[in-house]
Amino acid sequence: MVDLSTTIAGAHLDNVFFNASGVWCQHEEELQALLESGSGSLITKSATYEHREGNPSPRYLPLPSGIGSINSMGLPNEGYEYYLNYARKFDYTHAKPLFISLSGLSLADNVKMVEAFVQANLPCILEVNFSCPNVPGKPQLGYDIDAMDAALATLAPLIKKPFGIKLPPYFDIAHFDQVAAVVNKYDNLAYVTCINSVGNGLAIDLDTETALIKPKDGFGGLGGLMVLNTALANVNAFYRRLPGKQVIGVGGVVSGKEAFLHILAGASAVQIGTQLKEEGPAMFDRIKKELTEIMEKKGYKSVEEFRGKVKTL
Ligand code: RRO
Repeated sequence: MVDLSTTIAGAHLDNVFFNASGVWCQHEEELQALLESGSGSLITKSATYEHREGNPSPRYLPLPSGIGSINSMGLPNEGYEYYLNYARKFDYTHAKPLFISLSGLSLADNVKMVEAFVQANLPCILEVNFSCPNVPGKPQLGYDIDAMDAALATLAPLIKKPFGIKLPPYFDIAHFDQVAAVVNKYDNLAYVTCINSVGNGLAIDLDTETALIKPKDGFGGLGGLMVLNTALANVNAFYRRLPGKQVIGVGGVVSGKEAFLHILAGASAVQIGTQLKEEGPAMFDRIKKELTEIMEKKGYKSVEEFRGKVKTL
């Protein structure tokens, strides 16, 4: 028998898989479908203080040949009170822990949302999204390391409990070092989720010579198979630099194989975005089966046995 279970920020998950925030998680019906699926957990769409419609459509498209997707959703969400109400109603005796993603448009908004959740005193886990690439005029906080440090200096003591942050992909060893130094300053910052989409790609249709999505002149975040190796590098870079903390891997998982590679790179759990959007929540049973088969073939009985054990030459 193979054990796919894991623990994140002290919460037990029966298996390592859940949705990437933003996919299948804006409305209660979608969250219910995740609860009923084979996932090990679920996370809500990043919330802002107020409800947002997001950017004009088309704003998400899968790209040809299964290479991935482009999106510029623009943070459509129901406003934090909707997710707070959901968290209040949530049945915490359920085997799946609930993660709540927050993405305030300012530090002041993040403070107000965090305070509301802290006051509600619920056993959900907060994840602060420092990496939305798609709000016009709002650069990603994850690329302003001093501003991210300042935000964490305010938010970490307010949250008190273990929490996580969602990071953008980094592409330079100096940036891995600088971000890790900031993350290591905060004891209750229990995990980082790597990676958000690779920001500001451009997809163009050959025949019509037109950008595929409407917002921001066609610029949007890239996800799916084409970002796998960037995701693996970020997972491994932070796994190596954050002793005593955890990494949730996300990016490029389409089958059990990529999930295995994320864990080998150091992931304690694996989130899936583009493939979930394309295949629906039934995907979780397929991917668990595929990961189980790989582990059986290799003789691994639990994910701990190979987590972070990637060999180098
Ligand atoms: O809503 C979005 O456009 C979005 C967000 Br908040 C994010 O964090 N990552 C992404 O690819 N899209």
